[in-house]
Amino acid sequence: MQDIVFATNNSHKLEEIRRIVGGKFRILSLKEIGCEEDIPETADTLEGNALMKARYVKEHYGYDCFADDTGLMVDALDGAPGVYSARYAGPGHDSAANMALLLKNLDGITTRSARFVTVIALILNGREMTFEGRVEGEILTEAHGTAGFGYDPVFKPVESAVSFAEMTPDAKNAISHRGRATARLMDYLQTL
Ligand code: ITT
Repeated sequence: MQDIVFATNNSHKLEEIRRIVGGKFRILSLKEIGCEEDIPETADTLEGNALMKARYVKEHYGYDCFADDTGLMVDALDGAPGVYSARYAGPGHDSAANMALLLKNLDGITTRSARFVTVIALILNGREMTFEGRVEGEILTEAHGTAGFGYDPVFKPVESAVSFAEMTPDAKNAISHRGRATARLMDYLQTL
């Protein structure tokens, strides 16, 4: 089995990807390769940030790896929080505060269409590639469900009657931004 590092500090993402990839590759975490520091994410695009994270791991630790950057784009907010989704309500990764601010900024707004976009950057055998996945949906007026992470309680995909946080992990992965980007990554890895 081939080892590949997933360059993320988000344990929920790691869990989701491991479930999707199954037994075909062994996905190593940053902790498992001894990388405990915060990896810079200062680009202004999802692709730029995903590449920045993957290049950091390759340069500092020597591993082939992939990294994802994800954003929630809300039409009524001109695409915000977008690439700044993790720190929408300020520094840190406080999902409750981020969701509260999002609901406040959409208060009274009826156009609630939005999409999650994930870009995965892969560095493998001296080559860099990116894979994108997206899911269209809407921002609910209040949080529903407790599964998943991040903005999941307030996002309802168009294909579903319930929010991501009301779905099983497999049901979310089947239609999610990360599930779709990972499927493309896996298609590529199978061709090697
Ligand atoms: P890494 O950079 O270490 O991978 P992160 O949590 O900072 O982890 P992102 O910058 O990609 O990851 O995430 C942007 C924000 O979007 C962050 O607040 C996440 O909680 C949220 N997010 C990412 N994927 C999500 C998903 O599948 N469902 C709901 N929210 C998600």
